[in-house]
Amino acid sequence: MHFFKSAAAVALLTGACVVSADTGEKGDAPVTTGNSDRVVYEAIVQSDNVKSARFNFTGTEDGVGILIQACFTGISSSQPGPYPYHVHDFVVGPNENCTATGAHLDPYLRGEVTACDAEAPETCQVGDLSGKHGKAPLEASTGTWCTSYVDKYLSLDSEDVAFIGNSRSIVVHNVNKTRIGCGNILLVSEDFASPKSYPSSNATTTSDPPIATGGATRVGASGIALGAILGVGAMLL
Ligand SMILES: *[C@@H]1O[C@H](CO)[C@@H](O)[C@H](O)[C@H]1NC(C)=O
Ligand SMILES: *[C@@H]1O[C@H](CO)[C@@H](O)[C@H](O)[C@H]1NC(C)=O
Ligand SMILES: *[C@@H]1O[C@H](CO)[C@@H](O)[C@H](O)[C@H]1NC(C)=O
Ligand SMILES: *[C@@H]1O[C@H](CO)[C@@H](O)[C@H](O)[C@H]1NC(C)=O
Ligand SMILES: [Cu+2]
Repeated sequence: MHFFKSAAAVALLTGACVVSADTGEKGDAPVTTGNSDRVVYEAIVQSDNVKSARFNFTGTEDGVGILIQACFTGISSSQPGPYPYHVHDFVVGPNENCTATGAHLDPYLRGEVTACDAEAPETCQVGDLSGKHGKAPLEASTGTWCTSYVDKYLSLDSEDVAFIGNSRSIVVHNVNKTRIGCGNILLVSEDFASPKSYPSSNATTTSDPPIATGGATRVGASGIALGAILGVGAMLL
């Protein structure tokens, strides 16, 4: 305990990569920046055991970290909670195979032998959302439970190892870690004109920023996802 605490303290004081038992082989996760609040990703989890778990991921006003909004509804009473949930490495496999999503997003190679310490979130696996921000409580089973927070270590930048797009997914577990539902993280809206996420060119003018068409094109390309989103929206209403 003492060792872990002091290692975390050193990390805070120096801001350097401190390699120890409770942080990644590659050091602590850095705070991410440049995350546009006009970029939106979503994930929808629906399975035999999860009526609906829906996640929004957007950037923030100052670009630091990403804002996550999530609502869980109707987790089967046969599945004991509280419910951990994470960003996993890969997309859902055929026939809603959650095993195919692999492990938690963990670019700093921290592993999960030591549980995440929410007091030192930079030392946690980047994808360990419930470790850093709390598990979904039993309320997610008896009714609807929503949460909202900024995670400072996930990124909307495709070049960043902590990027949530690019074939990542969300997996919801029961208290015994069994995977009870999963869904892919999909881009639903992208601000192509944002100087935060896209380096401005040296062109003098751009007459028609392709914001609307860009978003529409992406959504159109995954019509099934849009259908699912609308479907869940209707269900929640
Ligand atoms: C996701 O974002 C949309 C659009 O901003 C919003 O209407 C919806 O309520 C959000 N969903 C959750 C689960 O927060
Ligand atoms: C699910 O995916 C895993 C990993 O890709 C695979 O080993 C397993 O056979 C799949 N299960 C089913 C039922 O297809
Ligand atoms: C899951 O955990 C509960 C509570 O700890 C236990 O009673 C139950 O037997 C476990 N179920 C499985 C399938 O491991
Ligand atoms: C625009 O940028 C390109 C690539 O960086 C450079 O080669 C070119 O000279 C620049 N043009 C002007 C007008 O600055
Ligand atoms: Cu998980």
